[in-house]
Amino acid sequence: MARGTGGGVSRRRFLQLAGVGAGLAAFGGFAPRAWADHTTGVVKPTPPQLFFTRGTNREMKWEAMKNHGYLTGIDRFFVRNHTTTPHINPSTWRLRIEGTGVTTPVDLTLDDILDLPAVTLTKFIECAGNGRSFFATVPGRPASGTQWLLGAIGVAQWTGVRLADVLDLAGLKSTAVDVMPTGLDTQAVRRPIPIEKALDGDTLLVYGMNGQALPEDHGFPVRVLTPGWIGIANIKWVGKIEVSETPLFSKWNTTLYRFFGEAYPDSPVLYDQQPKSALEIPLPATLPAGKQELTGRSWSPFDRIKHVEVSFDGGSQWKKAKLEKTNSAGTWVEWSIKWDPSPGSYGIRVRAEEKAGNSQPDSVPFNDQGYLYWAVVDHPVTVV
Ligand SMILES: Nc1nc2c(c(=O)[nH]1)N[C@H]1C(S)=C(S)[C@@H](COP(=O)(O)O)O[C@H]1N2
Ligand SMILES: [Mo]
Repeated sequence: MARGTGGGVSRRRFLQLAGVGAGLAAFGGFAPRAWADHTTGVVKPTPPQLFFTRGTNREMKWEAMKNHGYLTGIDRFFVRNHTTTPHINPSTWRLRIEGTGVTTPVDLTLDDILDLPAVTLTKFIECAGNGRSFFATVPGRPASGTQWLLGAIGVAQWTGVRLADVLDLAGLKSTAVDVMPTGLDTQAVRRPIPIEKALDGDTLLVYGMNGQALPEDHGFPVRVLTPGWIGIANIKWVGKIEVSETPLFSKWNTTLYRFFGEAYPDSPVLYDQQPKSALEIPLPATLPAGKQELTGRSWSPFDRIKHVEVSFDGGSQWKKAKLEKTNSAGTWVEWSIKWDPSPGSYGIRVRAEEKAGNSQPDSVPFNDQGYLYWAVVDHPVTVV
């Protein structure tokens, strides 16, 4: 995407669209709002027709994507908060960049960041634990953590600046190996990003989401976007970035977000997502008998989706779904398939294959914390 244009929208125009006027002065009028949810600290409304409440988190209900358009609206984008959404005043907010990997530590204002060339990318953010609840059914062993179905994912249009451009303002050294953004939430959630990914042109610090200022629940004023990587790599509410010449550690890359368990003796650190699929109906669903069209979406972190197959009979016969045109790496493709069922009980299975041949498997090995469940899901449907 062209640099310096915010994807066809100038910085000034972006800020107008975002309803924040021309720059920081207008941001200064920002006043902390009352919590919309006093118990768990999610600011935006999360009504039950769009969300499941899971502790401090909100899972999108997949039926909310039906006929909704390509992007996930902010009103239905999932929220994964280790604690609560902090209120941040953008006029006093600073981004500190420091560590052995930079020559000149700096404290940047939001205007300093808005002055850098803008980049807009459409990408998904998905929690590493999305689909975790299915470990309880397929290997028959529940994994610890939030029992997500498949709704801990959303695709948005993100506007921001290259992380590489931000690091340059502090004099990035060629010897830097790790870049660790830290959130301003109470646990200071942080996780190092290896330098190659940090400097990738698609790795951004974003301040806009779907043409609006980044909402508080999604990281206002700025969050990291690491396309294709697990959700935790996309740190929200960034207040500090440590750049280091030696490897960095936090609990989010040591005791969490690795594969632990007998199938993984080396406990590898997790970075990449995997292809997955979801139907735009409740799970489980009750549907009427007769001719109908089922819709859904399949996604891949670094490839396009080659085809999506659907089985209505527990996996013996597979039919190809019809794919829509928009289909690029790090996003999803919308698809549809015709079905004409009689009353009864069904398990609908959807299997996506990436262009390069990687296909959703029938099962995945168990890991203790239940990350990256990307096996085919048996979606229970009762037809009446
Ligand atoms: N500071 C901070 N950043 C964070 C988190 C958090 O709790 N605190 N949660 C992470 C996780 S686990 C995920 S899946 C994504 C969720 O992003 P979202 O809430 O905008 O959907 O944010 C990541 N960034
Ligand atoms: Mo996550």
